[in-house]
Amino acid sequence: MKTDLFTFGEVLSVFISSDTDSVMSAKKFERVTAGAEANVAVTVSRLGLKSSFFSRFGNDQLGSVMLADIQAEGVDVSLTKRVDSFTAAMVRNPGQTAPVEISYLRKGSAASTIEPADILDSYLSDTRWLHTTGITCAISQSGAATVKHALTKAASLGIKASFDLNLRRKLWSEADAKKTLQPLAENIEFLIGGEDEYQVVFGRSDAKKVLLEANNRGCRIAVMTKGDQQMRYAIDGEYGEITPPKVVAVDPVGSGDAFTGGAIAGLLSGLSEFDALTQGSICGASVASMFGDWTGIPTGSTGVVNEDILQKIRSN
Ligand code: KDG
Repeated sequence: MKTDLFTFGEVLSVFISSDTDSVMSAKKFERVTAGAEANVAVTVSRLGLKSSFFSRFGNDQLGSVMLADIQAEGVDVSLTKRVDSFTAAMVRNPGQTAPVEISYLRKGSAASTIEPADILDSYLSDTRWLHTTGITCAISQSGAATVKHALTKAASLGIKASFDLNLRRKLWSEADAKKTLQPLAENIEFLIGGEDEYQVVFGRSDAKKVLLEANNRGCRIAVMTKGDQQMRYAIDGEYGEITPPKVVAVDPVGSGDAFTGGAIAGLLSGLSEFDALTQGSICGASVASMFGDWTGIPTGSTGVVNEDILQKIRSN
């Protein structure tokens, strides 16, 4: 049976300081599993659709525990590989009294060895949707080649795809990001980026102009997110804005992925583009209102958020 979503990328064990809001002074850390693509896979799964996630994990404890975490969310991880390297991690503060500051332990990681041959044609022909991000392009040249290969193959098979620009300045320079990401941000069903990411990749951030330009480049649904502020979109040359529900923001990390997953699930379930993006913004707001990348991801069925959860978030 076809999966609804196939995605691949790096997962990270995120160690969050729990006794102080600074990694420098903390003695205690909580560990959670995260990673942009895995976050999207979990969102789609929580909303009742079938998602499949590929990565290369190290033969280590973090690899084992993260695979178990993702699998416990109902995501199919049967395609993943274990390789002779380490599984990546990130260290951060919770960001409650100070801005979130992150450090990566990922250069040369297991996932950075992902290569085009990992993505068999059958992974794409067996899914309804492919999701990829700029993070996989940033972790290694073979990662970037794999994203290009998967997007090209999906297009040739008529499989819809989404691409999140997801610029990570700690991983590469803006110039390198632009060179790699700009050619990939073409002929994609659903393109997602923040204001600063469009600025780097397209050289401008005027929402209406840049989103319509993305439509002209063959990105049918182009979205510009801006945290909890208005989300701008252009669909087939029509520009619009959506105001996300207001929530008390506890931890915005991961909310962009919940937006993307919620929107993809909505599109796959047959919601209109506007309703799917609105659903995405509700998922994003819910994640921002709770601590951790996955805690606030709503549940649903057949790709649609449960009505009681919708009402709760809207009445906040
Ligand atoms: O979007 C949330 C992600 O940024 C986080 O889970 C970690 O994927 C991550 C990354 O590479 O920064």
